[in-house]
Amino acid sequence: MKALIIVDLQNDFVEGGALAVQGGKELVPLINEIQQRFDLILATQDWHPANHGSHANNHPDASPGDVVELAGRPQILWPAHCVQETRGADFVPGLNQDRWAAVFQKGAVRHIDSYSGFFDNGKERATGLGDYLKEQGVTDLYILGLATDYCVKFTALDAVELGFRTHLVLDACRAVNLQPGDEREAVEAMRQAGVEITTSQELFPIETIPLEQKL
Ligand code: VGL
Ligand code: ZN
Repeated sequence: MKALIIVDLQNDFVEGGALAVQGGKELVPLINEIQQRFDLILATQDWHPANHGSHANNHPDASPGDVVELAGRPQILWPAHCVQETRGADFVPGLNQDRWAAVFQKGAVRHIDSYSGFFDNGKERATGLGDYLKEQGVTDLYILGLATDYCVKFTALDAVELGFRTHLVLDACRAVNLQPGDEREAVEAMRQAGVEITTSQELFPIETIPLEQKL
């Protein structure tokens, strides 16, 4: 049994958002095509309270990109993003949500960030995604979305650790690239951990490749 996980396809992570990832918006039609190849589709949603400790504005004299200590762990500070019940936290318009079985939210606890869709960064709490997938009999996970070097990466690494055959759909992901090369390093880390790096092409039988992919 295979399942698709769409990671953090939210307004704040695409063009015009608070933590915009270049090329994020253009993924929407591709991801909608890919969804048609799956019977079980889940999404993750970054879901921070306004006072979240990963937001630079909640630390006096700090700026985005600084690293601070948050409850004993190093934490990169980000511009305030994906604040609960705001437009920035909503899924990108046009993304088909009709067949999603569930949405798993993360990052709601002020003192700890949560890049992975499975656990917070300290593995203090599980989101429920892992148990859900096991209950559904899922063996193969296909992961895509935003951002390759943060939430996609840590979701994929945890998926491998939980024993899922894990596939990264690389052309349906985009990276933050705080440093040039972060995307390449993230993909290499996933590969080394046992993630199979694949592309959307391999998910489509040849005759159903969407026209825009052929051109
Ligand atoms: C993410 C930074 C902060 C992500 C979420 O979705 O990759 N990155 N929060
Ligand atoms: Zn976040």
